[in-house]
Amino acid sequence: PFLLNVLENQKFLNGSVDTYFIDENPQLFMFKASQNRAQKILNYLGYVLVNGPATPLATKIPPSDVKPYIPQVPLAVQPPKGYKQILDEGGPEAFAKAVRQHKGLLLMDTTFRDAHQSLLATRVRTHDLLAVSPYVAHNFNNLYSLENWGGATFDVALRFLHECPWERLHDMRQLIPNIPFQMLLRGANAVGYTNYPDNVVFKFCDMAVQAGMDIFRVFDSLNYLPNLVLGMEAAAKAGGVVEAAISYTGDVSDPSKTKYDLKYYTKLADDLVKAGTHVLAIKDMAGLLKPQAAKLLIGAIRAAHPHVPLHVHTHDTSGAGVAAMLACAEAGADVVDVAVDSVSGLTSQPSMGALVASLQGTPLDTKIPLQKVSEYSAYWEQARTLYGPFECTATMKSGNADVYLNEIPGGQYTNLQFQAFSLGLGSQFEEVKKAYREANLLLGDIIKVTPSSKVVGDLAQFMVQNKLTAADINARAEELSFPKSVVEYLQGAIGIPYGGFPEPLRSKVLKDMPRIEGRPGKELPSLNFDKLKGELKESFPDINDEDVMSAAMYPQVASDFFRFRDKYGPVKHLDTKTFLVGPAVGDTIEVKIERGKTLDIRTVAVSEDMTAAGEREVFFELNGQLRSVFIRDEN
Ligand code: 3PY
Ligand code: ZN
Repeated sequence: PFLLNVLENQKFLNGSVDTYFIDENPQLFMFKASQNRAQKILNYLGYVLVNGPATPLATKIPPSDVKPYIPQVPLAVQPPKGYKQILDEGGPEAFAKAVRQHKGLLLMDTTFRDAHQSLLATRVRTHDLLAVSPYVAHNFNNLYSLENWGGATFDVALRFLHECPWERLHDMRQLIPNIPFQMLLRGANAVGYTNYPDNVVFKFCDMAVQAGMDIFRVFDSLNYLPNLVLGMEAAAKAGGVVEAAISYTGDVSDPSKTKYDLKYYTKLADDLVKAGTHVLAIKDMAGLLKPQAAKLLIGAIRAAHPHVPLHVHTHDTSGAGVAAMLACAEAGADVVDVAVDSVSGLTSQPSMGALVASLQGTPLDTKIPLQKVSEYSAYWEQARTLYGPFECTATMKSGNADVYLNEIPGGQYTNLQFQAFSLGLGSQFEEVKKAYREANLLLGDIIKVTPSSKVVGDLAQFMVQNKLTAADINARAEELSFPKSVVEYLQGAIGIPYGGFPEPLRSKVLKDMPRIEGRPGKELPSLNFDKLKGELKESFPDINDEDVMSAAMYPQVASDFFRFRDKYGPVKHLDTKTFLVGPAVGDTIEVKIERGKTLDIRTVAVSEDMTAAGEREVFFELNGQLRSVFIRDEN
């Protein structure tokens, strides 16, 4: 009600107001500050021209000059109906039933989330996602879902891409009205790395559904049931499809691996079905599910729960991903995850085209035309070259079956390799992988996925840096200064691992430090959103409720983003090369800031001289008019 502009206020217009009306409603005269988006964009371009990239680049590969060819869709034609319509009309139960009854294999496309999280450091921008969204809507309406949010995308969008993850979701929903959207929810950790108060997780899910999210893949990094159930309840209460996920580790086809055996997984499946999941997911985050194990695992769960849709996620790190997903499909999985060919393989998901082609003409035929996959892939093949600065293939040249030994999740595998290579020490990555395996065993052989995978990774790096063996860790645990994540894990900050904490290691490390009993979020006081909003408004008067939720997830990252946005405006509209490395002097770029509103910006010059205040003047032509901005030189 306070957003009313005085000239739109009926009481004001028809004169039925007394003299106190305006005094009592000062909001009527608070006009939104003129956004002046063009000026802000010039500030951004000027900043990059003077100071270099506004986001750290990770490789020496520059973004290409390519303008990706965008496959066209028919004008003024609605995309065909899809599972989104079944979901909207019948709700999650009807959706699950339709999925279960579907004859062929269904696919989830991870191209918009996990594929680039695994291969390109999660850096794919809204700009390039939206460009191909109409094509996806028009040609892939029979997907089970499009995974396009959650996991690391939330953090990275705010922190490195300087764009709002909520806007990304709204914008994609506009363009893709027919395919269910799926997100990865880290259970009680939501889209962060730590447990949040319960009311934050509930409100987060509610707002995600309002913004267009449909399916919540809920996991917990230790498969800790109380954390899983909390996330499931939050997704269900919000009206979303609950897809509870069992994170898979070990090897159920190897009788010598006894901790995570078939019984462990089928029991957890029973618990999650009992807790009311609409769909059950197997989340093979490291790509450890061999074809033979897939047959056993999916076969057993399918037999125990004939009515529950089964959805399998994997990573292709070893190269066996397509074979494993075919085995899952044959054993009774309803849906498997793939990424479009040009962003598939390695630590990403197995190839959509390979799976589609493999099943053509069989009873499991996906009915997705290979030609369409190929056009979609061609777009990403070009778009991917814009992200050279984050390309995992700068160091990763092939898959590696050593993942069966070290069990490192896809995204983390890429990160660790990258870090090791950037240190320039030839054998570093081999050492880190070996240490990762040892660290996992020291911690009791745990499920490893965000954030528990970070605990293991931190311990591994600690061991390599300090030249400590597993025996050293055990012998010197009382005196060593362990990474914070390891100590907090042992305190119980992210939950309780299956089989309990490792002893005597835990007691030696913690000594008399406090321990958290049970579900960590239970101890956390509720977050007061109104109070947080009030505090934020003092510095950022224009923030909305979605911004407040961003701040609840990532306080520092979010306020840095708000400050950036106030200064530099909607940089999401810039093409990726310009966003990353700026224009060259003499270049003209087009920036579409809204429908029918395009800025033509020519970069004219950067002054050689600096002002007394340490600023340089940068000259542009904005839609033919000379403009300049003063930018502090930080070099
Ligand atoms: C994430 O939590 O971001 C993951 O992708 C885990 O597999
Ligand atoms: Zn994954």
